[in-house]
Amino acid sequence: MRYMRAAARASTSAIAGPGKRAAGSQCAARLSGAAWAALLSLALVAVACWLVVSLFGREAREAREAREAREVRVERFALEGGGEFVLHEIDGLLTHEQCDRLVAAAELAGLEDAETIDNANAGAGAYTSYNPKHRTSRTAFLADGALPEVDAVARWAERLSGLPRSHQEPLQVAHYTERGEFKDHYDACDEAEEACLRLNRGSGSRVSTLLVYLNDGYEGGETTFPNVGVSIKPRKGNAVYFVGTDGSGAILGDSLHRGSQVRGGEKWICTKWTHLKAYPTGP
Ligand SMILES: O=C(O)CCC(=O)C(=O)O
Repeated sequence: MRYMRAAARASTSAIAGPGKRAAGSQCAARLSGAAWAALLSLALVAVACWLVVSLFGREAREAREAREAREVRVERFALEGGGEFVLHEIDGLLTHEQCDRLVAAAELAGLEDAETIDNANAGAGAYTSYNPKHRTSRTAFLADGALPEVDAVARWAERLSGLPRSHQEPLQVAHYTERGEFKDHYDACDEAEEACLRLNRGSGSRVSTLLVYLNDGYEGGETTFPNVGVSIKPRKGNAVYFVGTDGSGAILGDSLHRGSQVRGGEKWICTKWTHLKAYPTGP
């Protein structure tokens, strides 16, 4: 910095000295070389600073995210037949920026009416259908690797479930507008039903659900578990994780839940389901 200022001053006095043109122009050439060198070293210092700041900044941000996401509240509920139903609430699983990027990616991918299991038409080859009396939202699926945020959620699901990524469905992003809801349901699907057998694609039942709230500030829209009396208020970036089946794959009654009606505003979530066995992705 001091070098730069000295060079600038010298260069100004060379231009200002009318009686010393020849000497002055030589000096200007020499000094402009020095000024270039100064500028170059300044640019190098600036690049180095930028690298250090961005590297340390990213590390600090990641450390903060990991620290925040470690705030996990776990609630355990004794099951009638023994064992327990476990519900985790995880603060700050995603940052607000990550949530925004997932919403933007879903919008770009295009959202479609969310369907639910349709046993009535399973024989005719339609295993799901849009049933607005039960579920009113629009969804998009984001494949693994589509965005770093998609992988971040997948990693959390692996960590929480202890099952590999090959057992996961692609990430689903869902959007509810006012009065949108998803009435009481289980995420696990009883394979005694033809539709479930087809939908599970040979991967067994869904064993766990990781749901992340991608925005907040709307009215209603809580995720409610009526059998255990818990209602979770959505907070942007926070998540809910629970296991919906026992060791034998039987559905746990306590995992019954709903996305309560959005009474004002709009709600965005993403959901990662993990199956008992590898889940074949693709058409
Ligand atoms: O919207 C919610 O809070 C719950 C969503 C849900 O239950 C689901 O997508 O399976």
